[in-house]
Amino acid sequence: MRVLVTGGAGFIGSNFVRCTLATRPDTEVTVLDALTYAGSRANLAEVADRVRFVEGDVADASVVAPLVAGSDLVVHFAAESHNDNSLEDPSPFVRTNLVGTFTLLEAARRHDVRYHHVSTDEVYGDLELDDPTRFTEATPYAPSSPYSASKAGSDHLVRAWVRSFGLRATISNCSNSYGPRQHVEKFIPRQITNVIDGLRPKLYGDGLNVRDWIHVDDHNDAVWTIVERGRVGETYLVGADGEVNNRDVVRMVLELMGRDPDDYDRVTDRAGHDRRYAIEAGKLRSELGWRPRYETFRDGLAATIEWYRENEAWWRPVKEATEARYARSQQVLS
Ligand code: NAD
Ligand code: TDX
Repeated sequence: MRVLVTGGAGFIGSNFVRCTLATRPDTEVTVLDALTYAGSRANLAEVADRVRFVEGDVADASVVAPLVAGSDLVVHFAAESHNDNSLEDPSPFVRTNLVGTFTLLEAARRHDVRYHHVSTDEVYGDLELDDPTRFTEATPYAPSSPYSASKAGSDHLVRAWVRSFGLRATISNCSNSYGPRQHVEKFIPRQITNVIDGLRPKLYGDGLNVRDWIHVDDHNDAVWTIVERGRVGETYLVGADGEVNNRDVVRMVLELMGRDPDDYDRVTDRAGHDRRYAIEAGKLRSELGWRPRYETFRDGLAATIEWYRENEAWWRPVKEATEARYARSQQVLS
């Protein structure tokens, strides 16, 4: 099996490559990645001799077409992925997430290659804190940010290519992922590395926004489950019943790191900040028999803290600039 992994030098993609080589050792992996600020060859260092790496843009048809033609499967992770960045400048989100997906879809249909599209629960908008329901595959799309709108648009392209051209595609919409090698701009790594640096964690707004956390290895295991056993043309929601509000996450990080759980700052809220995400993953569980391996968020978080403690050389070079950028737009409220 020859697999083309786009965005394989980023957080989830590089963990996917590692998981693939460990669990499916006969797979030939090619990574296509533009090495933006979010991607790094170092993320694949331990498996470099087993991966063919191509530096290039998913929106460049001349790069994409031959790589897709030489593959049995495309797993598309490449994206601009950070909501805060999409509020500062949406343009790369439109180009990479929409034009990039379009470019891959055209190549996949021309060469009749199986395609899996990695997407997010954010395409469904948000839920109220007291809403008893959760997102399902039938929830209407209602994205809030330029990031989630561009991901929603890319999902619609995939669905249209399935229906109009018979593309053999599946889609996964997963909840917030955490684990090793996540960029320090994201919530959990930002707070862990702040604590290591003696800075106070930064909580947006009232801190009551809820995210539904899943360990990156469980996310990637679900992607393989869908690729191997999912029905072509279908969408599967991926989640691990990990709803926690941001304030409780920050308090847990502080406590696991031996600090006072109240030692955090509240800062300016994110514009348009989605209140709550929650995934009902019953279809994936009952139809495909998938189960998450990380039993509790607390265990996964403790392991992730350990990884950032042991791999300071990985995040140190970008930490200061990331905090400096945040400091320009975020004021401490209390
Ligand atoms: P990331 O930002 O860590 O990595 C993205 C990777 O894509 C980087 O290696 C980057 O260099 C590459 N890339 C960006 N633009 C590119 C382009 N034009 N051409 C080629 N490569 C390009 O993102 P992530 O958190 O690993 O997310 C991966 C995918 O999973 C995204 O599609 C995202 O929408 C989706 N997703 C993420 C989460 C999450 O919590 N992080 C949850 C659900 C879905
Ligand atoms: O410093 C922070 N303080 C804070 O309170 C940061 C960076 C974030 N937050 C809040 C905002 C969110 O409510 O924490 C929550 C998580 O924030 P992010 O890590 O930026 O994730 P989110 O916006 O929820 O989106 C993530 O999950 C879905 C990924 O970045 C997306 O790529 C994915 O699609």
